[in-house]
Amino acid sequence: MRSDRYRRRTLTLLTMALNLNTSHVVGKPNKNALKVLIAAEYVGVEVKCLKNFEMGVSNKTPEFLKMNPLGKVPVLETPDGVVFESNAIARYVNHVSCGILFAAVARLKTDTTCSLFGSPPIEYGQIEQWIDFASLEIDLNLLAWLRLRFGLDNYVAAVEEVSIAVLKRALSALLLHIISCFLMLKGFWEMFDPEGYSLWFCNYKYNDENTDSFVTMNKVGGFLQRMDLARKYAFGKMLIIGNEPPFKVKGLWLFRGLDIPKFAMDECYDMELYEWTKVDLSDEIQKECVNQMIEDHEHFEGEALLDAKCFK
Ligand SMILES: N[C@@H](CCC(=O)N[C@@H](CS)C(=O)NCC(=O)O)C(=O)O
Repeated sequence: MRSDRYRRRTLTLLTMALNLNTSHVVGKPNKNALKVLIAAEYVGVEVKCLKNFEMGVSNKTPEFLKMNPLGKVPVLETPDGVVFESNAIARYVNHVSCGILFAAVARLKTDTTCSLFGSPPIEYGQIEQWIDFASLEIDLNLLAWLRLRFGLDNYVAAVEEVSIAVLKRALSALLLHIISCFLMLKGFWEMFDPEGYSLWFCNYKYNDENTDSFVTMNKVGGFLQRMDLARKYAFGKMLIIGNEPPFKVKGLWLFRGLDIPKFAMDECYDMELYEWTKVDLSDEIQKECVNQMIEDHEHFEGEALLDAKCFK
């Protein structure tokens, strides 16, 4: 079952273009982005460089820093999440394409587990990304600093200054990331401001039509892409529920303001395909349902999850 879920995810990723945030040097994507593009070309995954990316501007926005707290490029956006660190992105892209084959083989072998590539591709990519971050941003600079202090390298004040500055930048970015994970999971109700924000459940009206897992996942992926216009006003989590068709699609959305923003209703046609119910904050059962939707469990309301997608 697990390998099946894995296969479906990789299939979705293989058929969609993935967006790469990158700077350009003399009109060409920078060298780190080129590594990604070359790997992608080799393995047949479509990666597109985002137009209008402006170095020094686009990578300083709060939206960008949510994707990479360090504010560096390249950063790959996928329907399942984001990967930064160019080598990690290149390995992720390769993993997506190998995954299909591997999952098929694993399925033939056991039908229950996918031993080496057991987790979804995005988890693999993000683990790789943090390994590279630790090696390149933390370990390397810490070592450079310590070598000067231990007398292993000739002491040069300017080199020490740079190592410390880069290390501080990396540690601050890591701290930012840890704090935002912590706030998202643990402190949600303490942080939630019921006067400035509202929470909504959404329920897909035509679940009977969700007979194909791949089409259903694409439908939800498309919805999140079309909600891009509400990036500053919303946080959302969508669940695709069930082991077999028809799959149920449910979601939880946090909107700025006490109502669903009108422009989202007007401009994103998917909105009317869902039934929207405001979460009643005095109802503990509804609050528990919110908790279940925020946390990443394998099951929801007693049924297996086919996929979960976040919009932030
Ligand atoms: N190890 C990172 C390095 C990324 C990196 O240094 N990117 C440069 C552009 S090539 C950048 O974004 N610099 C902007 C900054 O340092 O603020 C990777 O391979 O992705």
